[in-house]
Amino acid sequence: MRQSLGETRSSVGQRHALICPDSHERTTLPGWPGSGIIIVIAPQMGAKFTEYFVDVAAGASGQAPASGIERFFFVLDGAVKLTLDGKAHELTVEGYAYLPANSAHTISSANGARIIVIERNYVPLAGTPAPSPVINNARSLPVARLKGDENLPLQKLLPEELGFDCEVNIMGFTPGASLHYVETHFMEHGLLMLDGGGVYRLDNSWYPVAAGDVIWMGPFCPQWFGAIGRKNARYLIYKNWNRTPFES
Ligand code: UGY
Ligand code: MN
Repeated sequence: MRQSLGETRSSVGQRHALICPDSHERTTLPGWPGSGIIIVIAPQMGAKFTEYFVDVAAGASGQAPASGIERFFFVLDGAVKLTLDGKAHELTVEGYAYLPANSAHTISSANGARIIVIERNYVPLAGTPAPSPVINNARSLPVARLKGDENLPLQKLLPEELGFDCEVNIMGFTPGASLHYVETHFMEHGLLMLDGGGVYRLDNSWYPVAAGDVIWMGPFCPQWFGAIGRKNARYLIYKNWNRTPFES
């Protein structure tokens, strides 16, 4: 391993954080016996959700989160088996699932896999039924365009129903494309760069970012991205959604 001179692109601030692979700290969690965990976004930062990588060990299995917590996961490498309501589902790369709060399930892998998991306390909406589980693969989803821009492909991984208190999207950028303006909104984001890279503006700082980087954007963090390089940039992005600022 290269000797560290105390440098990293990772940066943790009051209202945003960039966590790069070179500063990952591996840990374990009781719900994931035998697997390696890297928690990259957590309430200790100021976030209202948790995002973490799981290196699911071959033959290992993970349990559902505590009561009241919803879970989304996305397969980055390898394959996992999701067992839900007595049925087994095989999820390969870019396969994903949304498990509503209180749905007992297990996630296992015969040969090992890397997944990213997002969890938070589900916020119900009075008079609206809680969402059903979603199991799919992003590679089979339709591609829309953000604000009609040909250079900004967008895939929505969760249904647009009021029962969902969050959305998870994959946003794409052709080389040189960028968000149309600097966004400021009360909703938070958890972002994982999947491909390519570029420059991310967070508050009043501009960061070079590349595949594997994770960003937490807190409420009202000014945010903008411009893609640089010869191939498309893509990121997986979580946002709290469908609830007022009082409920979120
Ligand atoms: O949906 C969003 O708020 C998204 N456009 N934000 C972002 O990419 N930083
Ligand atoms: Mn945004």
